[in-house]
This record gives sequence, C-alpha cells and structure tokens, in this order.
Amino acid sequence: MNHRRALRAAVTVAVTGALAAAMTMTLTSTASAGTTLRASAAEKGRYFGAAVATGKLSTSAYVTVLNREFNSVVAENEMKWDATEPQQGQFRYTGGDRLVSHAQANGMSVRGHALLWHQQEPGWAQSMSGSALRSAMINHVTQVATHFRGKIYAWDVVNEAFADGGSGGRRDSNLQRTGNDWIEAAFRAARAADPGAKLCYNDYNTDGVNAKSTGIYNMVRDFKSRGVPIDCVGFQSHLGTSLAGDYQANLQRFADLGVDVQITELDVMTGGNQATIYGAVTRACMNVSRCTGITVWGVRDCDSWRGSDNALLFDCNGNKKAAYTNVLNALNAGPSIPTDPPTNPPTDPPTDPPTDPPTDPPAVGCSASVSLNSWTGGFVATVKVTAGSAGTSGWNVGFTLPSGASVTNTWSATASGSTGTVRFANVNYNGRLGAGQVTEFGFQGTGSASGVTPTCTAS
Ligand code: 9MR
Repeated sequence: MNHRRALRAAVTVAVTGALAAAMTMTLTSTASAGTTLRASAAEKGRYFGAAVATGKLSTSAYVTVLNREFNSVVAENEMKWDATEPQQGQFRYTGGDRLVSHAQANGMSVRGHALLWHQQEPGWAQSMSGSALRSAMINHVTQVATHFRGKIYAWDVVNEAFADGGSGGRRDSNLQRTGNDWIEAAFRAARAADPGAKLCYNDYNTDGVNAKSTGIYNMVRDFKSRGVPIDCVGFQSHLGTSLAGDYQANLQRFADLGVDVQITELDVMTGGNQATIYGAVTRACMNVSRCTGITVWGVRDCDSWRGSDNALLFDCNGNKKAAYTNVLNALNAGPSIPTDPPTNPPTDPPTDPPTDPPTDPPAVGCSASVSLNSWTGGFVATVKVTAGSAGTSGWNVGFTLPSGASVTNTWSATASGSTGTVRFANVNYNGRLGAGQVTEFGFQGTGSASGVTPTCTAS
C-alpha cells in the first residue's frame, strides 16, 4: 500500500469548513482542569496514548514527555508479524516485552498492534499461500496473543484489510486469498488465546462516511449478528489539512453497532489547520461515549514516520505545540464516560472462562475437555487437562479425529500421529500436576475436528 498517495487522496476529498457543524455536543460537558493529556483523559474515563519505538526508551528527553503525558502505549513496529516471528515457529518478544514492562512500571495500558497485516509479513510468510498460510497465520495469532495474554488492553487483530477507492471491498493480499473468512478466523483465534483483551479491526482512510468505512461497517454489523468476537474498531486518522465533516457521525454509527471505537494512529499534516483539526478530532471522540481513547502515532515531530510533516503534538525538542493545547482543552471540556479508564486486565487472568465453572476433579487419573475454534478448512483446539485426586506425574490425551482432519502443529504437548487416533503427551514442565490442578495445551489442524472428545490417562 502506498500510504502517502492514499493520504493525499483522502485529503483531497475531505470536506473543509464543516468541522464546527459536526461537533455538536451530545453528552453533558463537565469542565475540568487537568494539566497533562493522561490526567485529563483519565478524568474523563479515557486513555491518551502514543506509538513508541522501543529503541527510544533509553533517550531521556523522549521518556520524560512519554511518561508525563501518556497513559497508553502501542509498539510502532515491535509487535508486528515480521518482528515477533522472523522465522516460522521461532518467536521473538524482546521489543514487545520491553514496552509492556515500561507500561506496567508507569501506569500505562498497552494496545497491541498488529496480529495480522499484509505489510510487514516476514519473508517466509510472504511466499506462502492457501491452507499452509492459513495455518501459519492462525498459529501466529494464537502464539502472540497467548504470549501477551493478560497484558493487552486492545489488540489490532487485523489491520488494513479493506481496499482504497470506491469498491468498499477487501484488499487483495495473500491473506485474503486464503478465503474471505480469514478475518473472522483470526478474531476467533485471538479470543481463544486472550479472552481478556478487546479485539479491534483497524484501518485508515476511514475518517468519514465513505465507501471504505461503509465496507468495514457492514463487516462489523455482520460479525455482531453472527457472534464473531469483535469489540472495537480503530480509526487510524492519518490526516491532511482538513477533516471530513462527518468524522464524529462516522464514529457514532460504528458505536451504535455495539462496538467501542478508538482513534489509533492520529497525526495531522502541518498547516494552518493542524491545531484546529487536532482539537476537532479530540472533541469528536469525547462526544461519542464509546470512544474509549486516542493514540497519536509518535511523541515528537522528529519521531514521526511522516518526516517533515511535523505531524505530532510536541516539537523535536519536546516543547508543546498549539495542537497540544487544543487537545488538552478539548479533553478538559469534554464529557465523561461513566467507566473507569481502561487498565490492563490482571496479569494472571483465570484460565477458565466464566461460563465454564470448575468441575470436581475426577477421583483418580485425569480428565480433559476441548474447546474448538474452527473455520472453513481448519481449526485450533485448546485442551484443558485436570488432574484427579492423586495428582499426576504425567498425562496423555487421545482423540479420534474425523477422516480428512490432520494435526499440523502442537504446543505445550508432544503429538504422536497426525490423523485418525492422535495422542498428546505432556512436555517436561506441565506433566506434574497436584490434585485438581489444571494445565492447557493446544493443537492446530486442517479439515474439521467438530465433535471430537478427548480421553485422558494419567501416570
Ligand atoms: O510508523 C511505522 C513505520 O515505522 C514503519 O516503517 C511502517 C512500516 O510499514 O509502519 C508504520 O506504522 C504504520 C502502522 O503500523 C499501520 N498504519 C500505518 C502506519 C504508518 O505507515
């Protein structure tokens, strides 16, 4: 995708002069006088975040502004596919973990960006297609969301999957060519891996009611009607010198579908309108009660991917710009939403979903249950093993798979066989369980596993 060309196109068609008209207050305003973005946003039940390049966390001028002004962070690059799985099946979390630690130490929530995106795919994935790619991408979602489980406020599960221009349809990519259901398969895998994270779809050039945003709107409506787990939509908002007059109305129509909305990558071209546009975007978010927060795509102008556009809230020396003042004033003037500001879910969430209360452990041996996340042509199985009253020093779980189903990948267990009767043995760190203790393993496969039941043998 050529972002700059897309951006210019968006700028050309955007409606000028309609900002004031669009910003009608819909909630009761409660003026306050926070003196930092993070304090003012938190006071109104929102977060104010920045994209961070973790390499800059050792630059004190950068960290001073980041810690003072922001209570949410997102990795500018470090949680993307090429960074987290540079070789297939070899995961690298150094940068992402560093950012999460920084956030936890400084009272910040974390947005996760991005589990699947046609850009910044690692080389090995770029050359894949079909069911092999589908398996690899679902495995990626599962592994990365599992690694960060309990630490992410909201994940961009899928980024930029819709086409620019007037079609309102999907963008062509190797991901899209695995089948139109790839987005919902990804959301299901993310939910299974981290039930506590909000799951978002994220895109750009969606800054008003247009063909692209309407295509996304229709997908979200369809997902909600079919129970596909989606919680939020991210509006990147890489903006030019004007703002669509229906920016707020567009956010509101998504919110009305029953999802949260978030401004996820805000930056605005320098020009006479920069400060005005920053203020208007902030007011629009404040006026939509399901707009839970705003993230700017960098801290200081010189940190921005937009180079000489000087598109951010602080100059290269860390001084506040006029745009900063407008944002702060809009936060302080805006209405509250009745919830606490988002915090990261507890670092160690319960492994059992609330709908699945613990059952009595079996008297001896062990028991196993499976939950399946299926899509056309494949599935991920998450298996829970519960030790009986004698505990276990090892366990073995068997399945009889339907014909046509085949195991392609296993984690936290060792598989023997891949079709028909397949057995999974504990690995060295999860075989020894106390009475009633639970552990989980998973496997991924092609075909369908619907209706399978596990049997558990303890040793
Ligand atoms: O800011 C990111 C830049 O450092 C990377 O080189 C670039 C790679 O494509 O991605 C930039 O971030 C993008 C984000 O991940 C998705 N939306 C558009 C952002 C700007 O291109």
